[in-house]
Amino acid sequence: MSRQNQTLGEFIIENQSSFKYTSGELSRLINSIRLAAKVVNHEVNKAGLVDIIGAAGDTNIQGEDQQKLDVYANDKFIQTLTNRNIVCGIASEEEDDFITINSQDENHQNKYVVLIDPLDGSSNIDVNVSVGTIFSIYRRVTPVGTPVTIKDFLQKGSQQVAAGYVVYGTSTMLVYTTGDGVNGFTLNPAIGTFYLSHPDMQFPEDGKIYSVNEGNYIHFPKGIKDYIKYCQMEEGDRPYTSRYIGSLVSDFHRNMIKGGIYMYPKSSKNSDGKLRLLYECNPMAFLAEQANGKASDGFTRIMDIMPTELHQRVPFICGSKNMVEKAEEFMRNAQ
Ligand code: AHM
Ligand code: MG
Repeated sequence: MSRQNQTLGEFIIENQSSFKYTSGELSRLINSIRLAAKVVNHEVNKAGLVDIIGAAGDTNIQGEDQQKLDVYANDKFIQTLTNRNIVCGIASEEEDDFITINSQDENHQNKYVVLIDPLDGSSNIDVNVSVGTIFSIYRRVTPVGTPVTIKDFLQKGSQQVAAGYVVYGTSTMLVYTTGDGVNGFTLNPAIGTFYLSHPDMQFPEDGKIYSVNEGNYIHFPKGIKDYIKYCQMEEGDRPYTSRYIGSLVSDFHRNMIKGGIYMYPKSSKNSDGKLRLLYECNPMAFLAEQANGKASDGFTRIMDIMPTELHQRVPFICGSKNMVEKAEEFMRNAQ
């Protein structure tokens, strides 16, 4: 079969054997994420109808309570993963603590934990700008047969077995990696099927786009300020183009296709930046590296950082390899 006609379901089955642990559990897990993504996509796409069919806190026509979309997305992903009995624990950006899942036989036999940002960039929903779901999957480190502990979630990004995102944009895409490159699937909404549309995605080594919230410039560290000035300088292929949607998944997705760098540095206001290591930075870093890009906090590889708490934040610089290395050089020189 031509790869272009391949559905996500077929792709998962075909690639299951290339994964080093071939129990099929990870495939079932990715299938569940695919299902939850379709449900959330349906809801996100009618967000503009909120004045017609009811806003959060209202009761809809069927007498059901309407939820805010980020709460809705959180519930859907957790429900889907829990009901199908394929993970032993879930941590979500929307929850204070991790959730322990008892397997049907109460024996905690499942091996994987999922960390998820169910609807990233949700402040963009009201203005019809793309949002996304980000997920990250690890094998548990505590023994199977016991309840999960915080140790299962506080693992370095380099231990991830899979990661990906769904972008609810002009079209809805699911992009993921299991450590063997990055593949992107586009949803055909008429029939509810994801098709392989972007096989083997790669960041160009160089790019001409920089994405950063320049409104915070005054608060940035010197290295970042210097790098931004470098991007704006007239020399060689510069000045670069500035593009910032304010929705990490969309900014990352565009930069991966066109070549670019995304930065959310620390600032004098937020000493660790804004983005969460476990729910946002590690999964994006895994995708970036699998697509020949790079992700750093300015000095250290993101996936080498040992997390100390679930909702930890880190400065994040990610994208085309040469651009990230240049930004790191400016950070070092400003020390
Ligand atoms: P969220 O998890 O509260 O949605 O915040 C994450 C989002 C990212 O998608 C985006 O890149 C960033 O926050 C934008 O922040 P800012 O508005 O400070 O530039
Ligand atoms: Mg987020």
